[in-house]
Amino acid sequence: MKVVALAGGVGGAKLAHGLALAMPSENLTIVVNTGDDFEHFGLKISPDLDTVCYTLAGLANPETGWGRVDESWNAMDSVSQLGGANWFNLGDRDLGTHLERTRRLNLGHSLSQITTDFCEAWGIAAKVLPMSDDTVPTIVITDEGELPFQEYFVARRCEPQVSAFRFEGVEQAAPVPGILEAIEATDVVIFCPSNPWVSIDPILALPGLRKAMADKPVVAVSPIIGGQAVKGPAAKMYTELGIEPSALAVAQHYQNELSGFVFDSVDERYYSEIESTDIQPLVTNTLMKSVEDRQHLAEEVLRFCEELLIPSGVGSG
Ligand code: FO1
Repeated sequence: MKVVALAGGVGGAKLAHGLALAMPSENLTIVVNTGDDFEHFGLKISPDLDTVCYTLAGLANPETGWGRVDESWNAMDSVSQLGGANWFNLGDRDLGTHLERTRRLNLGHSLSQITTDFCEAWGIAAKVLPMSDDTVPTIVITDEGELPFQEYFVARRCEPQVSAFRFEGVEQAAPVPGILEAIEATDVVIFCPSNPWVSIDPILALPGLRKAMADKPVVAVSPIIGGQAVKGPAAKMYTELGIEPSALAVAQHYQNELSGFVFDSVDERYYSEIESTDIQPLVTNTLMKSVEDRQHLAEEVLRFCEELLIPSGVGSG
């Protein structure tokens, strides 16, 4: 079975890692949000791309989920001592990634080519594609005005109240070469448990994406468990947008795309309501605390996808 997985930050990276462990890597394409990307100290930072790649390579910081394991912070300490911009924490090892990415982008290499080369260097076998080689910054519209994503997320700690999101320039942006082809060839598309508003929606907003997915089974895994986001501001965003945060709200968010929806056993009470919207539900333990949890959830999601792919009526006599 061929799989295209859409992923954003830490939750998405964990399931992407589980999928990479649970299936042949030549059948797995992971498309990663680049709406969080920004420039800092003149360096091009791609947080979600790095989170996914570091996680797949076993290089991620297990405490934060982002950045590198065994990190040191000498460069940031120097910046702080000089009274510089220390609101966004770039570790020494992580800085090497941004330096080399920026050097190559300045030479005219594409983000997708650079990502492919970095993946090879890090021993990542699955195909990892940034959603676009064009810049599509997510702008968060808040009660304090419009904020670039990292200013909202890190500098303002998600405190401003959100009212909407904008993916600047998305209408003119193109998915990177290979994404539409991978979707065309795939058996199923999986939305990883990433923030629907700022991780998955920016990918879906790219020209041609939704159309390419239209006749493919799509299965989403809920990032909301028991009304709370496992990590990040997704639940807070739902509340501020006037929607009660729940697995049901996530299923409704993706309603036009979904064939199947995977959510946690603590939210089992939504089963019949989700089923009544023509979305096939799967209730299971979705919290990924260990690497084994990631693989186990991925195996369950893949089994569920395989069941969805069997045309109804086959085997019924
Ligand atoms: N998130 C934070 O909350 N604080 C940070 O200082 C921070 C630094 C950072 C550096 C590199 C990187 O790849 C990610 C980093 N993140 C940080 C996470 C980043 O803000 C992501 O955009 C979020 O994880 C959303 O997916």
